[in-house]
Amino acid sequence: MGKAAPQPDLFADGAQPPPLPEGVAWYRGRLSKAEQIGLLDDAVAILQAAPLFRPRMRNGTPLINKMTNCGALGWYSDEKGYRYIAQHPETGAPWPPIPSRLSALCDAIMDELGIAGYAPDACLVNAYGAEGRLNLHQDHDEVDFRWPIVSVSLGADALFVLGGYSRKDKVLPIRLCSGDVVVLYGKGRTLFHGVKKVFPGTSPVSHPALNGLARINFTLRRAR
Ligand code: MD3
Ligand code: FE
Repeated sequence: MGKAAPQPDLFADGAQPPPLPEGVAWYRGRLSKAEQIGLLDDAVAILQAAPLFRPRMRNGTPLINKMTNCGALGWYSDEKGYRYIAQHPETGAPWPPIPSRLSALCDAIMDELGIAGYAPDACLVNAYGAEGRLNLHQDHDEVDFRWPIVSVSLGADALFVLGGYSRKDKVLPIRLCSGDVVVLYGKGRTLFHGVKKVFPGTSPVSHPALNGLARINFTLRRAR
């Protein structure tokens, strides 16, 4: 399902990436500004069809970021716990489809990594306000961790942290920028990670999707 893939040698701007754990491929500046704007157009359509909501923890506390989903399944959490569901929790409508531009990007990268047969059925859309962040966690609500996760960052820069297999492991800070793509596959798939903060005002693109939001992140997954 996945062969070892090299970290790309160079970022798009020619800088050297830091050494990353096995199973993490970070493509700095993978998307042109025009491509970023295309995906932000797609985000507007998704938010129109599936309005942002705030998932809650089991004890009822809302998470800090708003989110929505596209694809057959969407991630959701409330007093009943974390799970994937096929309808928007508030409107009851099916999630809108994964935009073709996003599927095409995913297909191209899987091709480059030599991973065959990846058909994501879920895509989380994380919407960060100026104070947005995401506590250190593992993504473990999907059935088969052999399938990768593909992340696309849009809007303001974020301080992303990549840890180890234990919550206590030290973390590697990584600044994720608009147009960056990160693939987590193989051993990388179960690493702890989080977003410590976003840097409002640093987006290289302005777009209606970012009105009232600092950053949008898409993560493509295979939930089932
Ligand atoms: C490393 N999102 O939605 S994307 C998430 O920027 C999530 O919104 C963050 O973590 C965001 O679950 C980070 C990069 C990412 C996504 C999944 C990973 C890194 C990962 C899974 C394993 C290891
Ligand atoms: Fe995550």
